[in-house]
Amino acid sequence: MTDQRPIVLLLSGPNLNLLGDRQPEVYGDATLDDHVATARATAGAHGLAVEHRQSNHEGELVEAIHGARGRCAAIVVNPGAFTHYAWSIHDALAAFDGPVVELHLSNPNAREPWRHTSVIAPVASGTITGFGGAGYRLALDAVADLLGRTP
Ligand code: CA2
Repeated sequence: MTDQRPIVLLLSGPNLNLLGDRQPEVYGDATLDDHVATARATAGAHGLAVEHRQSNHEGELVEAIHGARGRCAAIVVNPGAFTHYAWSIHDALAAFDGPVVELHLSNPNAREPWRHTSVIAPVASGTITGFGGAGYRLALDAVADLLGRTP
């Protein structure tokens, strides 16, 4: 039988595939697979399914967002460094109808000044930053709430 659950597209931007390997003092010890597992477990408790895509290429993330239109109920996106300058991702998300949650492991606002600007925030329903891996649970809880799903 096919999975009938609403789909949440979880998008991971550049270099996030390296999580668990370098800079654990900033991003923690967990791998991206660990975070995806957290997101899937949380989504599952809300009757939601997670489809995950990681890319180091801006255009691939734009295409993934286009592919979510009319198919996915919501998007959770950690755009990595694209957060700070990728207007094409901003525009693609603006053309998506459902809730969009921007997610960061670290708190970019407490880091270098160039990380203080997010071009994604204006098209996000909300942003979760600085809670490390717990952010993946919080983001999926937020999506469930925005979709009106009660636990
Ligand atoms: O805190 C976050 O989640 C960020 O989106 C992570 C991005 C950074 O550019 C944003 O300002 C905040 C960078 C992800 C890079 O991840 C690495 C992991 C291991 C080794 C090197 C990079």
